Amino acid sequence: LELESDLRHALEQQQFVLHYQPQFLSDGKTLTGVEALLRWQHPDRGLVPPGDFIPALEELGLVVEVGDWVLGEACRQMARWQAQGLAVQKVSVNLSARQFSSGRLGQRIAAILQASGIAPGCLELELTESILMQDVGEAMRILESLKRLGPSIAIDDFGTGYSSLNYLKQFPIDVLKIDRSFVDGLPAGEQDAQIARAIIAMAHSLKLSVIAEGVETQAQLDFLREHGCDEVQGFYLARPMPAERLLEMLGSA
Ligand code: G
Ligand code: G
Ligand code: MN
Ligand code: NA
Repeated sequence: LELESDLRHALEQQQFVLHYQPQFLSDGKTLTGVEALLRWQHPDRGLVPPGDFIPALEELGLVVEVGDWVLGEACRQMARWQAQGLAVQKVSVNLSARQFSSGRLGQRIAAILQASGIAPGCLELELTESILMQDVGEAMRILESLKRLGPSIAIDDFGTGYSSLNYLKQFPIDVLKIDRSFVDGLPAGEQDAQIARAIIAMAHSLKLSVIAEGVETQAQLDFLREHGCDEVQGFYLARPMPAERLLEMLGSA
């Protein structure tokens, strides 16, 4: 398979790159952090989005190795930005199911954090509900070991899976990310509006912070701010971009 040999070479030839999408307080102005998003800079195909190759990485068993590279590169970039005086508080990294349940993930993350020199609290790990619900006992054990290292934990695509509220309460998590499918219909769509309000209220009653993703309009931003959503992320505010562009956009302090 051409894709397989291409992917095996991509790592050693350093064809993977991270783009970073800014996240803001719901004033839409104050930068809080960035989400690291993997792309493949392919010699012929150009910039390939993760949906086109992450499933293949999973199947080939390469997703753990690439995932470790993503974690390392995101932490190194965070250290660079901080050295450049950029006011980025945290970098958020998506974990795949295989990566989450790979042995010694905590030890590898501890080593990555230490090598980068960033404060562990500057790293956030994004997990989906389905990753956590596969084996709840195992997930609890892994989450607790990760939390002890210092990173915060966010539940990505929240509302699309089926996490039990009972587990949500027990898991040591910090942030719910409202899935963009619910942000789509805001503010006019009555169902989406009710779901978004319910997620915000539930997050706050569980003492969790809540961020909405996929914000594409001013009206969506207004709704989310008025209803107490803590943070926002989406094309209306900023698209994912290379690290250097973020530096240009924000300027150095
Ligand atoms: O950037 P884009 O919208 O194309 O991302 C599509 C999907 O790929 C999203 O669900 C996102 O969470 C996932 N993704 C992006 N980068 C990474 C990564 O580094 N690791 C994993 N496991 N998933 C990622
Ligand atoms: O599953 P996850 O939340 O990690 O997916 C993140 C992906 O969502 C990113 O790759 C990014 O390209 C995409 N994304 C970010 N903001 C928006 C947006 O406002 N609209 C849409 N349609 N996609 C977005
Ligand atoms: Mn994500
Ligand atoms: Na998401």
